[in-house]
Amino acid sequence: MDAENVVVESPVKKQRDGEENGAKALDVNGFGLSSVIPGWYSEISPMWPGEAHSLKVEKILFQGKSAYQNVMVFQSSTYGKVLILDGVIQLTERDECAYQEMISHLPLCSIPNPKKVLVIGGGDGGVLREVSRHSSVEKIDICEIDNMVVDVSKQFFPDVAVGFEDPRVTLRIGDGVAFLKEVPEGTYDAVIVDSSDPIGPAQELFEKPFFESVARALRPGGVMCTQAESIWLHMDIIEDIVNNCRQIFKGSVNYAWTTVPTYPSGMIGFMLCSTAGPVVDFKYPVNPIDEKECQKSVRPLKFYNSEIHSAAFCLPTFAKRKIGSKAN
Ligand code: SPD
Repeated sequence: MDAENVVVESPVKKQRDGEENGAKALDVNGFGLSSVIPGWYSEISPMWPGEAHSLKVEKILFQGKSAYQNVMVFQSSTYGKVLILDGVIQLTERDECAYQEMISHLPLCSIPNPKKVLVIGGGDGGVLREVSRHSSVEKIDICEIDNMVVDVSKQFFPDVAVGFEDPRVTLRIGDGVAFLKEVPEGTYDAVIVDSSDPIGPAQELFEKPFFESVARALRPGGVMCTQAESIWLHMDIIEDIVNNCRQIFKGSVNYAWTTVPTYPSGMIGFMLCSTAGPVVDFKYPVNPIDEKECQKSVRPLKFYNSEIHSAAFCLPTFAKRKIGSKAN
């Protein structure tokens, strides 16, 4: 399939606030393929109005429509293969390491001996790949809503989906919100929420009842790490998350961030929270990854190390004013 010759029938069209701000004119097919710059993908969303990051498309490798969203994979000129859900970049082969390593190791290196880990979302398998690096972990459950994301990742991103091959992993296809309600209290040492943005299927994963279920599923002093958007674009969303988490998690509540060149504004944040119990100081990893050992592995770490762990909690002044006063 060439990038210039893409015809999509019956596109999924969701009602999104602010769509009229130019989004319709550019995103003609719901996948983000630009009608203005033929052969390019442009990421347009009311969540980042007035801007669009674009990648040159070499070849469309997959386009499909699941029960939940549009799914596309293309070969880009400069970032390797790219996974898109509902027109929004989820990962590129070139920079996925920054997100997957940070969302996994920030929480798991902050507590001694994590044994049971739950991943909500994360259907590409990248977080599983990272969690598997921790030898203390005995059980890794994952609940992903969309089977197509798992299948497409296994087919096009084997170096990411390799996470599914670990024998400690149990995959459930279903709604993470419903799954968590059934989890017995205090089951997990860590819950990692690897979601897409809070429009579409992931919306509930940013709401208070979901965080209450996460806190219930964690043991005392257990930790949650959830993707928490951009300080440049989404301060209102971040403030809401911080306010909710402050009320629900009675231990630590901290915001960290990392660079990801292909995410909107070039960065993404993480909300890290712990439940009441043994104190967790997220800024100073008590369970560091053995970096020398890791560099000997088939897939060495590319991004995470203990220095970048602590640095991730340093916020620019404007963000510190808004978040820093509420988080600790
Ligand atoms: N703006 C897009 C944020 C996507 C976060 N989730 C990515 C999934 C990678 N495992």
